[in-house]
Amino acid sequence: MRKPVTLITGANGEIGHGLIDYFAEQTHQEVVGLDLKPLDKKLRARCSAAIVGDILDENLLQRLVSEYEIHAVYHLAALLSTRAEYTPDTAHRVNVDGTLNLLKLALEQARWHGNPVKFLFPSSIAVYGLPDLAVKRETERIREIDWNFPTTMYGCNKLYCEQLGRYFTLHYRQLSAERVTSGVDFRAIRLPGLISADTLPSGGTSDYASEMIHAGAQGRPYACFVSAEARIPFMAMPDAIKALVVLAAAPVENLTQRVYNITAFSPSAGEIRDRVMAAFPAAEITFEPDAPREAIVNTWPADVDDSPARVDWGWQPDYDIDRAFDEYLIPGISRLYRGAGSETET
Ligand code: NAD
Ligand code: AKB
Repeated sequence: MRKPVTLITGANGEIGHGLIDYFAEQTHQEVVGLDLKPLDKKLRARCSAAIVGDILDENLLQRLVSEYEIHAVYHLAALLSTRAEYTPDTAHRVNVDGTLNLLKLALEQARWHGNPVKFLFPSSIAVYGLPDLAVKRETERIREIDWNFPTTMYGCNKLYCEQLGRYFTLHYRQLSAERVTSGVDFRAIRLPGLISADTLPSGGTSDYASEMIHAGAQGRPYACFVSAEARIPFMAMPDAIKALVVLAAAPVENLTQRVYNITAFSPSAGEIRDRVMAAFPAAEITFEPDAPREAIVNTWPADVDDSPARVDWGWQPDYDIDRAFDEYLIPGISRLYRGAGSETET
C-alpha cells in the first residue's frame, strides 16, 4: 500500500524549515522532504522520509511516485535571484525544468489516485521589473498584472512557471479528444523578501535584511550591499508559512486567480538598520552598495497590492513591522546566538 503524503521539494531551505515544523506541530500530515542537501537532523525526525536528491533526476521522481501516494506538492526547490545570475543556465534547468518535472509528477499522481493534487508554488516579487526609480516611486501598490518585465533569470523563471502552472490546471491538452482535467490544482503566491528568526538566507538579493539582523545579534560588523534608501516588501517567515497553508486549504471556487501577491511591511534598508541598532546598540552596520545587486532590488516594487488574496482566501499578515521585530525577529535571533558573545533581549 502506498502512503498518502505531502511532498516538499527544497525541504532543507528556509521555507522548508518553517513548513516542516508547521506540519509537525499543527497537523498530522505525513511529509516526504526532498533536497539536494541532507535535511537537518531535526527536520528528518519530522518527516516520514527525507530524501537526498535532485528534482532534475527523473528516475528519482519515478521512484517517489511508485512508493508514495502524493496529494499535495509544496515545490520550494529553486536557485534564488543572486545565485541564478551567476549560473543562469543551471538556474533555468532547476527553476524551470525542475518545476515542469514536478508538475508532471503531480499530474501522474492525480490520474493514478483520482483526486486533485494541490501544487503550491512560491513565486516572488522578482517577477516584476520596474524600469527606473522614478517609476518605482510613482507605482504605489503594484497589481499582479502590472510590470511583469523581470530583469533577472530567476524572475523570468518564476513568471514562466506561474504560467506553466496555470496551463497545467486550466488548459492542459486542450485539443485532446477526451478533454479531461489534469487534476493538478496549481496555486502560487508572489512572496516578498522573507526574514526568518531560525535560518539565514543565501543566494537571494533580499538577503540584506536578514543578514543585517543576524550580524547585529552576533556583534559582527555588516556592510549592507544596497543603499539606505532601497525599499522592497518583506515578511516574517511565520506569515509566509501561514499564507501557503491557508491558500492550500482555500476552496477552489473562491479563487478568482491562480497567482496572488501578498505582503506585510515595506521598510527601507535604512529603517531596518535603525531597528537593528535599537535592539543591538553595539552593532556596526554600514552601507556599501553593490551597484548591480542594488539595481536588481530597484527593479522590484516598493509595495504590492494584495487585495485579491485578502478577498479570495482571507489573507492577512499576523506580523506588522513592530510585531515582527519586537516579538519574533529580535527575541528569536538573540536566542540563536545567546552564549556566543551577542546581545540578548531583556
Ligand atoms: P532556500 O535557498 O533556503 O532553499 C531552497 C532549497 O532548494 C535549498 O535547500 C536547496 O538545497 C534546494 N535545491 C536547490 N536546487 C535543488 C535541486 N535541483 N533539487 C532539490 N533541491 C534543490 O530558499 P527558500 O528561501 O527556502 O525559498 C524556497 C522557495 O521560495 C524558492 O522557490 C524561492 O524562490 C521562493 N521564495 C523565497 C523567498 C525568500 O525570501 N526566501 C521569497 C520569494 C520566493
Ligand atoms: C531573492 O532575493 O531571490 C528571494 C526573493 C525575493 O524571491 N528572496
